[in-house]
Amino acid sequence: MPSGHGKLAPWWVGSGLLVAAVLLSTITVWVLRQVSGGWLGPTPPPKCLLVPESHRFDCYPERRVVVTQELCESRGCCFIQSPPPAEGKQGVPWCFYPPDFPSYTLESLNQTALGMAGLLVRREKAYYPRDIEKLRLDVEFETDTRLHIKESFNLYGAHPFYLLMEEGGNAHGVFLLNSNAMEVALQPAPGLTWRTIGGVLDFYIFLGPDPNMVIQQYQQVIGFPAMPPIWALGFHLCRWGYGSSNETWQTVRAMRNYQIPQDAQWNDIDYMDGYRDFTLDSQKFASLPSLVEDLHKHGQRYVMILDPGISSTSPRGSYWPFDEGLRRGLFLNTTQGQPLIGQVWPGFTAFADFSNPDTHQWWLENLQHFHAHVPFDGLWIDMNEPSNFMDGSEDGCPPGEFDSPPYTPAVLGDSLSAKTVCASAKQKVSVHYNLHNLYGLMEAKATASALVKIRGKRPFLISRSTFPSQGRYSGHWLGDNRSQWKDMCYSIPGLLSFSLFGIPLVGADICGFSGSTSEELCTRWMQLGAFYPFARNHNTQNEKAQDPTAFSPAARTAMKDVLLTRYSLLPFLYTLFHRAHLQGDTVARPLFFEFPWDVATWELDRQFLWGRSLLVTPVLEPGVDSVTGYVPQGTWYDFYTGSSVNSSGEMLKMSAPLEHLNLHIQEGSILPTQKPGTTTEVTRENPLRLIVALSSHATAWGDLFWDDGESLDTFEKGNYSYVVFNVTQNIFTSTVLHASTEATKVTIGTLSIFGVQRPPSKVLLNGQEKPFSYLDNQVLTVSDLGMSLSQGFSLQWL
Ligand SMILES: *[C@@H]1O[C@H](CO)[C@@H](O)[C@H](O)[C@H]1NC(C)=O
Ligand SMILES: *[C@@H]1O[C@H](CO)[C@@H](O)[C@H](O)[C@H]1NC(C)=O
Ligand SMILES: *[C@@H]1O[C@H](CO)[C@@H](O)[C@H](O)[C@H]1NC(C)=O
Ligand SMILES: *[C@@H]1O[C@H](CO)[C@@H](O)[C@H](O)[C@H]1NC(C)=O
Ligand SMILES: *[C@@H]1O[C@H](CO)[C@@H](O)[C@H](O)[C@H]1NC(C)=O
Ligand SMILES: *[C@@H]1O[C@H](CO)[C@@H](O)[C@H](O)[C@H]1NC(C)=O
Ligand SMILES: CC(=O)N[C@H]1CO[C@H](CO)[C@@H](O)[C@@H]1O
Repeated sequence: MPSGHGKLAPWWVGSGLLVAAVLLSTITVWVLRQVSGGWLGPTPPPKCLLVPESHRFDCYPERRVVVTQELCESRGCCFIQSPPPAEGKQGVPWCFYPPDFPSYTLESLNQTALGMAGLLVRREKAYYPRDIEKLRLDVEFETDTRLHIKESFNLYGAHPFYLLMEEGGNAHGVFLLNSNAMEVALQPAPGLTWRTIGGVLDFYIFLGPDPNMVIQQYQQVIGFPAMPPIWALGFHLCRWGYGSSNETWQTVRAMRNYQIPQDAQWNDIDYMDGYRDFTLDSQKFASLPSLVEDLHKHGQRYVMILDPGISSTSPRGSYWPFDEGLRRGLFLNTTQGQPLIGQVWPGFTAFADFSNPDTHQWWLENLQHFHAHVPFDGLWIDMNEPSNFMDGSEDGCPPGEFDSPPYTPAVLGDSLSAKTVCASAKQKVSVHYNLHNLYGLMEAKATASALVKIRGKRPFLISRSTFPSQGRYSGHWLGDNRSQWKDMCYSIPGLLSFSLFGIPLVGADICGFSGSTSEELCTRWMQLGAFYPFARNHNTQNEKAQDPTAFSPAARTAMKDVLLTRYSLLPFLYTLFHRAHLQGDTVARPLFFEFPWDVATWELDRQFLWGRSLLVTPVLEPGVDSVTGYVPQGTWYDFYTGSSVNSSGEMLKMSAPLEHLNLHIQEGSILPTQKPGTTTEVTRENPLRLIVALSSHATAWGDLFWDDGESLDTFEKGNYSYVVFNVTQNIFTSTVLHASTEATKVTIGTLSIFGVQRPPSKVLLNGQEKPFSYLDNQVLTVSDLGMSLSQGFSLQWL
C-alpha cells in the first residue's frame, strides 16, 4: 500500500458502502489566478455573463449527451454557446456553473495540532445523486513546504498528480490520493477540474519551489523508489515468438559471439504450457533450465513474464495454481460469491486477489515451485490492469451502481468494465470499484516480496499497470508501442513522466514492439534506448528479429558501441539511482528541472538529461546526419572528446552520422565511469575513469555510490561506500565519506579533466609527480593512477 495509507485503513474496510454514498464529488482547483475577458452568446442571465470564458467550469461533462439549453438549465447552470475551438485547443464549456451555484460553506474552523479542521456544509441540493451535505475538512501543514488538504466526512494508469511551472520559474505540484475512477479536465484558462466517483478527496500540495523539490516532496508522500540491483541497469533482450528455448539460447550465443553487452535474457509467454502461469512447455522449452544455468555461468540473468489471470479450465488435479487458489478462496468473486471468470491468454481465467495477504503466500509458493525448476532472477508482470479479453466476465456484469454508476468518467469504452473485470467484483478488502487502479501495485508488492524471499537479494520487477508508490516495488515499461519513428519520439515524454511519478526504472520497447522495424530506425532507437534508465529491446511475434545481431556489421557495431557507452556510465547511473532511492531525485530528467528560469527548456521533449549533468540529444528522424538540439547557457563538453561548446542558451546543430549519439557534459560536474565489459558483473571489476568537466571558475563536483550491487538494503545497513569528488584551484580531491570492503576491490585508473585552459608543467598525485598528456582541446589526462576507491587522494596540476 502507498505510504500514508495507514490512516485510511478505516475507509478501506467496507468502503463499498461508503463509496455508494459518495458517488460523485467534484472539486475545482484553481491553478493560477489569471482572468482573461471576453464571452459570446445570445442574452443569458447577467450572472452568467459575469463568468469569463477562462473561468467556465463544465457543468455537463457527460460525453454521450449533446447538451441543450434546457438540459443545462435543469441543472441550475448557465448556457452560452462558444465558437468551436481552434485546432489543438481546448474548447470552452457551453454549460457551466454560475457564480451562485449551491456549494459548500466552511463552518466551525478550529486549530489542530498540525493545522486546521473545519466542516464544509451544503445547504441546498445540487443535481448530483445523493449529494453529501457535510464534509469534514482537515488541513495539515505537514512540513514547511507541504500543505495537505483532505476532504472526507463519512467518508486508471492512474497517477493523479501534476507539476506546474509558474511564470518566473517556480514550480508546484498537486496530488490527489484517490484510487477511484476519475477524470481531470483542463480548463481553457489556467484551472482544472478533478471528477472522481468515490473515495476521499485527499489532496497534497507541494510548494517546491523548484521542480526537483516538488518531485522530492511528492515522493516523501508516496515513498522513494527501490534501489535496483545493478544488473537491472544492463541491457535486456526479449521478444515474443522465440519458438523455443534453443532459439532463445542461440540469440544469447550470437550476442556473446559479437561481444555485445547483455545482462539479461527474457521470455514472453512462449515458455509456458498453454500460456498458463507457472508452467513450462516441456517440448519447446525443455532446455530452459540449462539455458538459465548457462546464463548464470556467464554472469547473466533470466527474466520471464507472468500474468495475473489463472487458467480455470485445466482438468481438476492437474493445475495446482488454480485448484489451490480456489481451495483457499484467493480469486476475485462475482457478486454471487463465485470466482469471476474472464478470458486472457490461456483461455478462461480467474483473477488473483492481491488485496488478500493469503494470495501473496500462494503467489510465493507458486513462484517457489517454478523457481526450483527454472531459477529465474527477475519477473515481468503484464496484463495487470487487470486486462481481460471480455468486458467484465463471461457473464457480463450484474446491474447495479458499481458497474453502471450515475456518472462514468472518461475511461476506455465509457464503461468501467470495458476490457477488464466487473467493478462489482468482490475483493478481500473492498469492491473492485475502489481497487481497480491499485491492482498492478498490489501485484507488484506481492511479487517483489516473493522475489526477496526466494532469492534473498534485491528484487527486479517490471510492471505494466502502475499507481503512486509503484516505484517502491517495480519499474515500468511504456507498454506496447510500434516500430515507428513517432513512437520513438513519444517515448521521451513517456519516460520523463514516469520520472516525475517516482518510477525512475523506466523505458520503452527499443526498436518498437509491433510492426517491423528498419535497420536505421533500430540503430537510432538503440542509441536512444541505451539511455533509457531501463533498456530493453523487445519485439512482437511474427516479425523479423531486431536484436543487434540481426543487422549488418555497420549497424550491429553502432549498437554495440552505444551499449558499451552505457556500460561505461554504469557507476554514474547507479549513483543516480541511489540518489533517487535516498531522496527522490530523478534519473532521466527533463531539462527544465535544471534550468527552470530558462523558459526555452520548458517544452523540450526531444532531449533529456541523466541527473543534472549529462545531456542526451538523440536523432529521432530518418535520413539525416545531423541533429539540432537545445544547449542551455554555459559550457558543455563533448562526452567522447572533451571538446567544449559555449552556448548562450540556443539551438545548436550537431553532427550525427548513423554511428553517433550526441552526449554532452555540463560544466562543473564529475562523472564516474568505468571501462565497459559485456556484463555489469565484468564491468564492475574494471578500473574507474573519472571525467571532470570544469566550470568557468575551474571547479567541479561529483559523487559515487558503490556497494556489491545486489544485497538487500545496503544503504540502510551501512554496507556501502560513498565518495565525493571535487575540484578547486587546480586540485582534484577524492573524499571517502563512507567506506565498505567492496570499495577496496576497485581502483580509480584514469582522470580526464576537460577544460584545462593551459598545459600544466607538472601533475602531482598525493604530492608525487605523475606523467600526463594534454591535448589542444584542453583535455588533461592522467592514467595508471591505481588508487583504491576506498582511499581518498588528491591530484594537483601546476
Ligand atoms: C470546533 O470546535 C467546536 C467547539 O469545541 C466544536 O463544537 C466543533 O465541532 C469543532 N469543529 C470541528 C470541525 O472539529
Ligand atoms: C535443443 O538443443 C538440444 C541440444 O542441442 C537438443 O538435444 C534438443 O533436441 C533441442 N530441442 C529442441 C526442441 O529443438
Ligand atoms: C470468494 O469466494 C470464495 C468461495 O468461493 C471464498 O472463500 C472467498 O472468501 C471469497 N472472496 C471474497 C473476497 O469474497
Ligand atoms: C569556451 O569558453 C572557455 C572559457 O570560458 C574557453 O576556454 C573555451 O576555449 C571556449 N570554447 C570554445 C569552443 O569556444
Ligand atoms: C557487506 O557486503 C559484503 C559484500 O560487499 C558482504 O560480503 C558482507 O557480508 C556484508 N556485510 C554485512 C554486515 O551485511
Ligand atoms: C571542495 O574541496 C575544497 C577543499 O577541500 C573544500 O573547501 C570545498 O568545500 C569542497 N567543495 C565541495 C562542493 O565539496
Ligand atoms: C500503439 C501504442 O500503444 N503506442 C505507444 C508506444 O509507446 C509510446 C511511448 O513510448 C506511447 O505513447 C504510445 O501510445
